[in-house]
Amino acid sequence: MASQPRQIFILTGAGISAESGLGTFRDRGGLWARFDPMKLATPEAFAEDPDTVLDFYNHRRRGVRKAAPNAAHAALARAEAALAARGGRLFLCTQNVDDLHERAGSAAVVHMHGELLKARCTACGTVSERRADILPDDPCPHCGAAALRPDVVWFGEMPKHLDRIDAALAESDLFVAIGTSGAVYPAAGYVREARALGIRTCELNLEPSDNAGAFDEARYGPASTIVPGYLT
Ligand code: BJW
Repeated sequence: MASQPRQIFILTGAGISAESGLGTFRDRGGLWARFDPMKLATPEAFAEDPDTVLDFYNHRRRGVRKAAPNAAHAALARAEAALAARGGRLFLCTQNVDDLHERAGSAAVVHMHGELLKARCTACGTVSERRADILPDDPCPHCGAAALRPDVVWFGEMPKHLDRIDAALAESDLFVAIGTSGAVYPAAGYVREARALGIRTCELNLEPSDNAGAFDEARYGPASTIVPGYLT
């Protein structure tokens, strides 16, 4: 990094977990290249065909449990601790629904698109830890209703923690987007919001994203190489 920022806002996407074996969405062979997101990742799809949607997420939940964090996740956890020791803060906002940042040692992770290893009851709203498959008749541990869904954010739903995210972005002096295509809003708009606030911006990605032209600087390559290189 050029100078020593004190408040870093990191936005991560599926690309940071790609080398851990978890598929991205929009790359060639990615999830949304093989499956129609409108049939799997919308509240309407779940209402229409809950079994198919639960199967899709159960399969991915098993994949997350088997995956391990890579060097990029580990570098972010180290950077968070090092910055805190200098009196600064690294705010880690992820679009990812996996738990690889937590398992790499990041202390505070904001999951704006929810978490695959949690379930939410559509009857009472209770969110519970859920490592096992969700089956259609499984009861909610709180109210007993057979109304569990993955606690992830589908298209047309409001992302989580937006107030905290906006506040952290406004306080930052560096914005870094890692492994995200810049295709999904509101996250895709953060680089322009940062620029408007006078915050320096950097993209770390395998290749230029849809938003590449909006960043002040960029480094391209696999996350496991470029993220540790950038942060040290
Ligand atoms: C590597 C690598 C390696 C690969 N190393 N890099 C304008 C404004 C606001 C909203 C909209 C708008 N226009 C349309 C909308 C609505 C919609 C939207 O954005 N649609 C677009 C398709 C246009 N947005 C929504 O519906 C959101 N809600 C919403 O807007 O609410 C209203 C609102 C209004 C105003 C303010 C605030 C809110 C909700 C979006 C929910 C997204 N859900 C998903 C599924 C989650 C559950 C699940 O996992 O199944 O979230 S879709 C999917 O995309 C997932 C991801 O988090 C998200 C982003 O994908 P990501 O992470 O960028 O992955 P990829 O695959 O796209 O990119 C990977 C990148 O990595 C690539 O660039 C590779 O090159 C790179 N890479 N290998 C480094 N080794």
